Amino acid sequence: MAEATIFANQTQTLEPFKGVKKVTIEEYFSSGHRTCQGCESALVMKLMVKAAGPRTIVLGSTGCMYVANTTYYSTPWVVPWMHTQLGSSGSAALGTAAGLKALMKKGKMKAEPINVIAFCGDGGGADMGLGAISATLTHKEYNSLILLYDNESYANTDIQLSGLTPYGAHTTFSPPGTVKRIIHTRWKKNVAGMLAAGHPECRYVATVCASYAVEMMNRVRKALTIPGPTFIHSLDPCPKGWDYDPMLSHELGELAIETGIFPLYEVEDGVVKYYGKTKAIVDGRKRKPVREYLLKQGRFAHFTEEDLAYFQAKVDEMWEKWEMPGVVAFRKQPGAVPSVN
Ligand SMILES: Cc1ncc(C[n+]2csc(CCOP(=O)(O)OP(=O)(O)O)c2C)c(N)n1
Ligand code: SF4
Repeated sequence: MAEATIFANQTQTLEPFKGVKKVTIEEYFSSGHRTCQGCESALVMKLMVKAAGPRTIVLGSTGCMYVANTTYYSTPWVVPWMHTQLGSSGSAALGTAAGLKALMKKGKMKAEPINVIAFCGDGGGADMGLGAISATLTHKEYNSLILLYDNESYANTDIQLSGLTPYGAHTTFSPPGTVKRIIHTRWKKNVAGMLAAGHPECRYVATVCASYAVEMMNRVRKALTIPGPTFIHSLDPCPKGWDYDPMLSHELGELAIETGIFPLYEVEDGVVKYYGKTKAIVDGRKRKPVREYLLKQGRFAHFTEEDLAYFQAKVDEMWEKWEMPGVVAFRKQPGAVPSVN
């Protein structure tokens, strides 16, 4: 019994892919879905489960990656898959991990490490499902990964504002007007930083972008190898919601990183490590101007020079004034010394 309990706590051993030629050829998210041409979130699903391998259960919150990926009697998922409600990715991950553990402990199924991945969109993950994700990240005895695929809108219900929609974007809830040009005036929520900072039992939080496919898959593999709950935030260009030619999806992902708007980092056991092009920026490479990213997208077509300057200033502030760029927004009070008593 004790042996089975220990085994049920184990994770799979998933070595990083050393280059694109070493990536496995098998697909566990195949043809048959109905996502838009150039949908990066569909690519994230494909890479996520390719990285995880066949002994994986995927749980999907309502959203594009549920609705467009499932038609009655057909599905592109090759691994076991289940739909969960829009705000329930955290609860589904925890419940499934706990259920598997209980069944293995009772000897009702073979004791072996099985990956549990719950995905959610930014609406389901960073708005309504945030409480359940937070709760799951406090339960260190259950192994699961929550992957938030962020297309910066409630894309499935025709592009509304979410807590992760960028400042000023044109959505169905924030159409630019003639009197008031910028309707959406809130800055994007820092969800990965917030979850990493606030959950000491969660040993791994990372940000990824599928424009860097091998790096992205290796973060998924690492997350699944680390025991306990883990969290990944993926930025996914969406041709429909962002209003651009689908052939630009990859380029926009790269530009989000190169402009410094979406830094790539991982927090493992409390240590922050930047990687990829973000590391180069942290080490001194110049960031590209945000206008190169914004002006390729119709959702920012109403931006004036003043709006572009505001956006640039906010990104500069993150890089120049934050305790850790992209991660921790706190600043030290000048002259303040922390008490040691
Ligand atoms: C509680 C609840 N409210 C509203 C809906 C309607 N609804 C279905 S999908 C969706 C959008 C989800 O957005 P997001 O989580 O960002 O995923 P995306 O569609 O962008 O992939 C909404 C609002 C719902 N299914 N459940
Ligand atoms: S609306 Fe966006 S996220 Fe949804 S399927 Fe189309 S491209 Fe993908």
